[in-house]
Amino acid sequence: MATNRTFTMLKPDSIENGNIGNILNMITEAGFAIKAMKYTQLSEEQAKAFYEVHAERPFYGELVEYMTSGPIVAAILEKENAVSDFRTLIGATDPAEAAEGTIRAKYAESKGRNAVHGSDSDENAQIEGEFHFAATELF
Ligand code: DAT
Ligand code: MG
Repeated sequence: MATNRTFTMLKPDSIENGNIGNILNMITEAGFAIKAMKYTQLSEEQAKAFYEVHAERPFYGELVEYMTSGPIVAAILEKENAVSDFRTLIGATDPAEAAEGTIRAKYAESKGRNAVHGSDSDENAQIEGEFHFAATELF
């Protein structure tokens, strides 16, 4: 995967709150092209593996439980400076600190139920994209 791609998940709160369309609209309006997308639910094993880097953090158990609590939308997005521009579009982890107009400022409920995931580096974007999608699912 090239450096102009990032990986996102619309988290269970976004689906529960009926925000799939609104959030995808913000993403495409910001100039991101959807290269791959699926509506799915993470198993406990998948969520633990995906968030392995946070295994020692006190919120890890809560995070895994939450991310497996309902369906998500996973997608690979493409745009120049995708990783950095997408982090700007989603805003800070804690919606109370997220800049006005960002996805998390608009739609996140809390630091845990924070609407969307965005990769934090080109390397992780590639790893996370490959975690969820086969090469044949990328267009
Ligand atoms: P981000 O998703 O902004 O990259 P992160 O990688 O530090 O944030 O954490 C991953 C996810 O873990 C985050 O989206 C929500 C959850 N999380 C982080 N810090 C938390 C906390 N203090 N309490 C509860 N959940 C937290
Ligand atoms: Mg992160």
